[in-house]
Amino acid sequence: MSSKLEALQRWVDEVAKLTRPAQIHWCDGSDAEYQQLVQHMLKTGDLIELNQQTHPGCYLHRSSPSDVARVEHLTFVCTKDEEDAGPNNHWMAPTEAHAKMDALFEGCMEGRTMYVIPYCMGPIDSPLARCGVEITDSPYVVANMRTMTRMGAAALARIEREGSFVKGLHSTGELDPERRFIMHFPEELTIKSYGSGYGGNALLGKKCHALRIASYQAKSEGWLAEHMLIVGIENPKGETHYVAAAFPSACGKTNLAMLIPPEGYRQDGWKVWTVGDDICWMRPGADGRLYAINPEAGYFGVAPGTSDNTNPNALSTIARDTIYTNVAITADNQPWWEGLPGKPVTDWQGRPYDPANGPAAHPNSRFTVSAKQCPTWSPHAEDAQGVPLSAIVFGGRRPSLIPLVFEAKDWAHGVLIGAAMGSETTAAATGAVGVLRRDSMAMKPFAGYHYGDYFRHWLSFDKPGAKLPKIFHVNWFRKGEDGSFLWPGYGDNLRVLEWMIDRVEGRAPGKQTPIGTLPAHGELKLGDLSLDSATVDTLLDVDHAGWTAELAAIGEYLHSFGARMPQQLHAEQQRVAKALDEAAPAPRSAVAS
Ligand code: GTP
Ligand code: SPV
Ligand code: MN
Repeated sequence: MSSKLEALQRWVDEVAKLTRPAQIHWCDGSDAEYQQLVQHMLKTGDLIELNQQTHPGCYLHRSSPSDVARVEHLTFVCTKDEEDAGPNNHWMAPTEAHAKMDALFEGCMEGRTMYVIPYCMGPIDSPLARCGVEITDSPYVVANMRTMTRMGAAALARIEREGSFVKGLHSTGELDPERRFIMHFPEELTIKSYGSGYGGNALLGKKCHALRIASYQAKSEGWLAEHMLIVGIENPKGETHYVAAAFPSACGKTNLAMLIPPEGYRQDGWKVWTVGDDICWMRPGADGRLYAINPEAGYFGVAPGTSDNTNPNALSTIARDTIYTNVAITADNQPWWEGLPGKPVTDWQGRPYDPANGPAAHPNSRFTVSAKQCPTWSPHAEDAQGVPLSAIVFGGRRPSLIPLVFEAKDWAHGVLIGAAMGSETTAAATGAVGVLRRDSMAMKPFAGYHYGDYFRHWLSFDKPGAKLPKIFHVNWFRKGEDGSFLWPGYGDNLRVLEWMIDRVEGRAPGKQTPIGTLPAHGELKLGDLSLDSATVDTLLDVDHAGWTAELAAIGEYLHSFGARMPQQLHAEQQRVAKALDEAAPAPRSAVAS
């Protein structure tokens, strides 16, 4: 096959000349093609068949043990001017990066098949959607891209019609961490990734295109590409509010997107609709509201912790036609991970399970599955114009200080709250786990340009005629003195979403504090939850001294971005710091006298 789009055909020819594959396969996205790929991978051992009685169409992939997560220290944004990448990214000069990568790609596909994957991020007929072509030598990548994107003939037709596409070149190489780089050239709409076969490093439509390259494009085109889930909350009156939420990797997006309401809410008629679980592209509509699409077509979700208690929706979604990566297996060949009943016999590396080796499933083990298999898949998930947002939520893993929920005073304050986001690191990227770091808008690893310019772009949406969503911050991960979570989380998070919707509709007056609006006493419907009042007080407390220190740290953080940080955000930080100052409890001496 070939393409009638000259720019595409020329690029494919150039890549083939460089990488020297034995053959070239243009992916059409058909079922027959998928079945052939699966049969091929079963022969090579890239896939292992799971129990087809309990899990029809399900397979296991074991990645190289040194290739199990994103590698932020090996991920670069290569803009001509270093300053454009910002202190939030690793940078390399484009000429140097191209030379380095092309040397790695030279001859790397010898004797192998080169796959050409045309794909569309977003509903194929959506004006918000964007296309790309990934070239890879990994059939596992092809199989995953087929589920995660709209891959094949329809995407190719759109690319040929529009004439433009993001170029992504990938090879698993030798899977040597010393020869592994994920390079982005936003000015050239190009990605080059070598040496990893895993998730965000290799499925180039996902983090590389839909966040790093797309965020860069979005800045000049007036939209936003964000690391957010999109969920619809339908109340008993049948009204649906759409909410987008940014939580860092492995901090609860998939779970919130697939939330099952608590029993009482279900009886009252509440429903939750899943639109997206990881990435959100949004832009203002003619009516001034922000409209959002999910650019992805599938979920690449965290397996551990997924259970009938936490996320029964996900569990039924992945009961068939799913690729599992780095999970353990049971005696009867079913996929297994920590949090599921039953017990593992073989760990994620294929060894007999021995607790001395650590968890049976890798903490960043994943499932890849079509979004349509989710029982709560929204009937509006493929609306070409997207869904209108009522609220934007930021949140992270904060064991202390940050209340369960609070609301920004206005858009600019909301942007500050997003910029100030912090979270403990997780297994989704290599490196230490549980270290608190700033992760503005959950985009620290994904913003394709300078954070100062990025915050300025966010602020620019507040203009005459705009009907922007309200902005909130949540923290499901507050811990008590014994180290256990204070808030039950999961389905009960709907109680917090209900309060947000009440705020949006003007039904909850809330309690004004220097850091924003919190639920007033009794506004959070805690129903039959067995939370004692001391716990609720802790969850909704604004610790004055702690917040004063936090605001100072936020101020320092903003300054670390130098002159490109918009003055408006500094002013916003100063406004909140001053409000805290003015609300300070009376000094001791005054009380004593
Ligand atoms: P990425 O796919 O890496 O972007 O992650 P994600 O943000 O989609 O996270 P996910 O929903 O997969 O959750 C990650 C981990 O957090 C899982 O182990 C969940 O069980 C856990 N988790 C999710 N929601 C909650 C919650 O409300 N409370 C608590 N305590 N844990 C949660
Ligand atoms: C994340 O790390 O945020 C993920 C998984 O969603 S990956 O696709 O590897 O980026
Ligand atoms: Mn993610």
